[in-house]
Amino acid sequence: MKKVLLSLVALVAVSSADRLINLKIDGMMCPACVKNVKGSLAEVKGVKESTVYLKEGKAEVKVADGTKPEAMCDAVKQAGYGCSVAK
Ligand SMILES: [Cu+2]
Repeated sequence: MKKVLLSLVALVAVSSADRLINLKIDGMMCPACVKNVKGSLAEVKGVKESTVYLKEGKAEVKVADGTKPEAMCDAVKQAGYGCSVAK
């Protein structure tokens, strides 16, 4: 039990190293698209939270340190939208 608690503490410590990744998303036309993009991002390992902007065609994704932006774009592309990692 003590070990479990310790590893939980470690997880919390790791999550404080979250990073914000900006993605450029192409092809979103309506709120349903936003939902699709958000859903596909949520399934990528390491993604914690995302905010998707329809009009701006972009997404801000909060991820665990070490998460590959390419993996996020792959997921978005699979959902049928264009995606590139913004610098
Ligand atoms: Cu749509």
